[in-house]
Amino acid sequence: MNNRIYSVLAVFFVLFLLSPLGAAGVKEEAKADDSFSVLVFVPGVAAGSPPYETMVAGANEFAQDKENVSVKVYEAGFNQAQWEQQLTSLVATGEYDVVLSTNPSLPEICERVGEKFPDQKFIITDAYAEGNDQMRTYLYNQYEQSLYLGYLAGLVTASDMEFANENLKIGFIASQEYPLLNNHILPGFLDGARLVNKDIELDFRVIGNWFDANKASDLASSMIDGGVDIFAVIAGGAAQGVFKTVTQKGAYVVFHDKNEYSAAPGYVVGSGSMEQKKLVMEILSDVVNGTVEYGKATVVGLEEGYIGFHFEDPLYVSSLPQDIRDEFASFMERLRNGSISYTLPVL
Ligand code: RBF
Repeated sequence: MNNRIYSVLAVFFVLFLLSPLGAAGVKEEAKADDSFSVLVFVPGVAAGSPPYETMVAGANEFAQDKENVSVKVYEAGFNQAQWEQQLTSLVATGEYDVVLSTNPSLPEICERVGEKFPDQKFIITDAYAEGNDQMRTYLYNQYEQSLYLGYLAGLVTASDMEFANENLKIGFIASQEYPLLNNHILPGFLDGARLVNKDIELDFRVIGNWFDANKASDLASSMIDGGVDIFAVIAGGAAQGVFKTVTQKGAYVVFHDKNEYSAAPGYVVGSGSMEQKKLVMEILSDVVNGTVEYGKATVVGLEEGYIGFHFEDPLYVSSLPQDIRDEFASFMERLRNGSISYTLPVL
């Protein structure tokens, strides 16, 4: 009789373990451990795009010596119309504690995906969105970086350097138009140049994608023919076409976000910096420590140390005459200490 009771109890016990209730208990335990799974969603292709290469590098370096942190890098490719569907499928697996991504179009996409998956958290750099408690964003102050790169471009176009012509005309080649470009990056570049000479004009052209180096090269060529002697380029891998053309025809480049002097030595006369790798590593450390402030949006710039300029490179020193470097260093110092001030335009 006793034996029968024990075997009935044993059967119930096994059934309980197999039941959804038992399984849920096991799952809860797994969630309570200290492992973290991060999806790094690259909205494009990493190679050739400074913000993407550095996001991937930062995430991989952070995870490298931590057994409890796993990073999956997903490159979504150039078809922007598919990004939301791609992200939805990845989030639907329920595998990721946090989605990390970068670029100003991501908040809207993540907001829509997040509505379907209310437990999913998103952290987005190079973007601004406040008040969504599934989302944390950090915006680089690109108006500020463009302001000082524009000032340097202004000094060069107004100079008597070898490839600087009589015209006060600077150029900007972009892959596509988007609010951060139209409202911060472009106006910052022209405002900076006009602090050197208010008559400076801007020739702005759009490639139409983030990979066509030949089109970028053709645009640069026709702009040089039209009097442009210095360029800014926001074009991912397509920027290679601009480096090629300025080297062949003789013109200069100031580059955003990354040290690119060696892409066209003597022609790339200025390189800004964007500390995306550093920020990504800090973000992931916050994720692991549970200190991410979801719902919050922060702007990071020169003062906070997340944008800057590569002064130290010997190619910078050899590419520009001393008087231009001195004037530029003094401008940067005044921008840093607040004696040059500006109002950040609305996005
Ligand atoms: N920047 C890149 O370097 N490569 C890209 O493929 C790229 N794709 C973008 C797609 C969209 C829809 C938007 C809004 C921006 C993209 N950017 C890209 C720009 C990037 O976010 C950033 O503004 C610039 O790289 C300047 O820092």
